[in-house]
Amino acid sequence: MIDKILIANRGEIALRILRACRELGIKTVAVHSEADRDLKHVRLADESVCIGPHPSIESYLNVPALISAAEITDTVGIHPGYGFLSENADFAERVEECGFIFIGPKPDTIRMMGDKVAAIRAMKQAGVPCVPGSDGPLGNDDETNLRIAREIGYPIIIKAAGGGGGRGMRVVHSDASLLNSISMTRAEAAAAFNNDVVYMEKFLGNPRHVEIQVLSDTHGNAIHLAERDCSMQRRHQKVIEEAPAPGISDEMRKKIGERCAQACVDIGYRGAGTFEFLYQDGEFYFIEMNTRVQVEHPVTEMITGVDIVREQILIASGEPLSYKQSDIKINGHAMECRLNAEDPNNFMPSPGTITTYHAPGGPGIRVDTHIYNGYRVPPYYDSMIGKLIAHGPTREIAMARMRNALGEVVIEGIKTNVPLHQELFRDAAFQAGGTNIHYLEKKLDEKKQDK
Ligand code: MV4
Repeated sequence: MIDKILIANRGEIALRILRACRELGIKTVAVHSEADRDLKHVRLADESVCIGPHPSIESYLNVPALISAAEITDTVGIHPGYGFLSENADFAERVEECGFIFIGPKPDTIRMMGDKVAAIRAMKQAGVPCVPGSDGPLGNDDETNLRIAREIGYPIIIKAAGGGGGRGMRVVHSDASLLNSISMTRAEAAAAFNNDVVYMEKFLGNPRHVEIQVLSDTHGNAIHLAERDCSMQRRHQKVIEEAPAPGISDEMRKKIGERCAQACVDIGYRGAGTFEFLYQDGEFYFIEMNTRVQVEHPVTEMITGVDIVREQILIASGEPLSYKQSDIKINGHAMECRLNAEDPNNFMPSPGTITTYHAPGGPGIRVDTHIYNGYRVPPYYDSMIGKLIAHGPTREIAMARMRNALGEVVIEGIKTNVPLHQELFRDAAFQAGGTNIHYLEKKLDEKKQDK
């Protein structure tokens, strides 16, 4: 068993990882920037190391500083959390070269999934349904590219192989703008990702974002933990997530989930992962795979009872999965609100000191946050300060519990998006379930028009 873990992250996920380590009797090393000395997990960790000044590039992204911290503390495993270096194949490789255990997939798997063309090719090969598209990189022959687009049928979308998460994409509606759009996307991709490879897919007009959580060990076992619906988003930032996804039948879940688990076995996947799909007109279309623990993992934990971070650590320690597929049963419904330090009207960040904090509670309520009375939210990092998770026997009860929790929570001294969440939990279409990826931005647009 890994007996000491360095947590290469900050905020709520660093605290979440620390808690999983504590349960397993694993010693913890917190690393932090100069601006993060007062983080809750730094105070709770067995040891802590300051790894650099506040800019992420000099601290949380500083590979030599992280490796040095691991060396001086006799660390065994390194957990990258989400964001920062979590999906950086070169970092994972460096960690392993230096003799530490990277708590995540093999570096080559991370590298493959970072190349969206390679990821789609591998998943198509493994029988995972993908969006109709170019099935590979676009070349420079104009006639061929026009032919591919006509065969797929407009509208199409050009995507950068090095992109993902909404960066480097362009929708094209006709031949007239195709070639120019390919050049533009290629140039932007070269500048942004140092990789000018682009590919083409049918553009889906009103999909939902539905993703499948998987766990895969080093003994050839893989299971799926059902799906999450993450369609409620603004500018590719998720706002509310839920599990299971409204309207997905047990039969559909079993079919797509087992395909994903089998794909993990086929490619020798190690650890926790997420298959991202667009879901439209009753069909799943794979778009990307995430090789990290995700922000929204708690909704899956609430409905399955599986501790995903614990399983990550056990898998990295070489242990077999604690569950078989037949052990996994969905219990009720869970929703998550991401709490951001931001102005709910214009989404501007709102860092500063939290003068008062009262946590909500009651049946089915979970709060994953590092904030406390007197904590100062620094201006240098992501504005997410925590997550409010509500679980209940039905979606309606989970929503009612979330409304209570949103009414109970008190965060003073900074602005938060709690009022936006309260508005969404009063929204009729959201309450009915199944709103698509454009719903929130359309609603916010309409609100702006009314003013
Ligand atoms: C798409 C799409 C429609 N059709 N691909 C955006 C994020 C990246 N992960 C993939 N994205 C999209 N790919 C095809 N073929 C629409 C989006 C998209 C989106 C996807 C998921 C969640 C939010 C989104 C917001 C805008 C566009």
